[in-house]
Amino acid sequence: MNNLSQSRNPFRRIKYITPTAEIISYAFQRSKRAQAKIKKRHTREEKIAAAERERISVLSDTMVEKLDNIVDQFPWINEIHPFYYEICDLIGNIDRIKKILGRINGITQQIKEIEREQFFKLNQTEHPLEMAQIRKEAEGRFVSLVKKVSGDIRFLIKTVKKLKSVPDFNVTYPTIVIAGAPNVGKSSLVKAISTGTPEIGEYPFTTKQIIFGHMDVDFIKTQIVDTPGLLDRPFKERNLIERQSIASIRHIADIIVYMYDVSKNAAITPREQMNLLEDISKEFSDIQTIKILNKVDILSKEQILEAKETFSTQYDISLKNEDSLLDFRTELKKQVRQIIKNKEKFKEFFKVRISDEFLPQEEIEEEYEYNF
Ligand SMILES: Nc1nc2c(ncn2[C@@H]2O[C@H](COP(=O)(O)OP(=O)(O)OP(=O)(O)O)[C@@H](O)[C@H]2O)c(=O)[nH]1
Ligand SMILES: [Mg+2]
Repeated sequence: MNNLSQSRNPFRRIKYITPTAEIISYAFQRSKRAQAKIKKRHTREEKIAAAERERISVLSDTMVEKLDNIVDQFPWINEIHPFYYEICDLIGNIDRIKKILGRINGITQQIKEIEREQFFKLNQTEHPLEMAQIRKEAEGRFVSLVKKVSGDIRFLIKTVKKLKSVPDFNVTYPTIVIAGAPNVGKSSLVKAISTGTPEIGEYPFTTKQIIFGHMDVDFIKTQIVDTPGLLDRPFKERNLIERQSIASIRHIADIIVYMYDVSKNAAITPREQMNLLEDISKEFSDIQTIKILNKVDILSKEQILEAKETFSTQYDISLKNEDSLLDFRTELKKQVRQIIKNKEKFKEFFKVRISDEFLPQEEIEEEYEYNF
């Protein structure tokens, strides 16, 4: 695996996990069609032995191949980026997944062992009926071995499905996380500032779907993601798993945009929204936060002024009015540039791709806006 593939959702590369019943039926189909290389000079018994041997061999090879394929498709768990590692642990329990992969490996070894034993038995007999019996015995033993991991495989199928639906973040790219109470306009903001159509993804322990888009800052794709059901109510009300889920955001967030809604449609009071921000700030104290006031189209001048004073919001926006986003967007880009310049993790990643002279300079920021 190269660095780049490690930086994306590593579970997306898992194409298909074959369920046990399918492994068994496919292996039998192939085994029944198996054609042994039989030579004319062979006796009848030798020909039958060769045919039975071939059937056992195809059956075990196919089962081993399918089981190996499950294990091979999994990324190396210890090399997964901390963000996806935590998510994987939340959704699937890393220890359990490791044990399952180990068990599947063990089963493939046992299948190979049984194959050797049955081959040995075949060599010991010259009776066709016994040969068929030995092959049937092999079939029974293989099937019961594969069935031992059917629960495990079902668990992997279910877990991988969830893991694949987590957005395909590039964890080495700058990421803006949109937070705020329910209904403040988080998803609408992601849609409004994204280039192109945002993707929809899922996240553990939220019932809502996450919107995930990109914004080009110069030549750098900056990710924007909202957080429904996560950063929208006090952390003390949450269980351990939900808290862990929130904490995993730390591994991707470079900027947090916190949205206020003081309109009559607000889901929680402005005060509660302020408390929530304090809560978030404690948890993510090292991550830069921009506070914005949304829905100004339905607010009076007084309400806007009051909100600004009370909550120190830096930008007033309305998602019903594109123009109101201009200053905020410019600030966002400025901050992304700063982060790219200063954060260690970006220095490493962009070193090869951008030499310093190409890194945006603050003085010529305006030019950059138009050049790229
Ligand atoms: N008038 C007005 N309505 C807005 C504005 N922004 C968002 N809305 C409306 O507010 C509602 C909620 O917007 P969403 O973008 O879904 O809010 P959200 O924060 O993603 O909501 P959850 O995902 O439920 O937490 C929608 O009906 C939007 O149309 C705005 O600037 N002005
Ligand atoms: Mg939403």
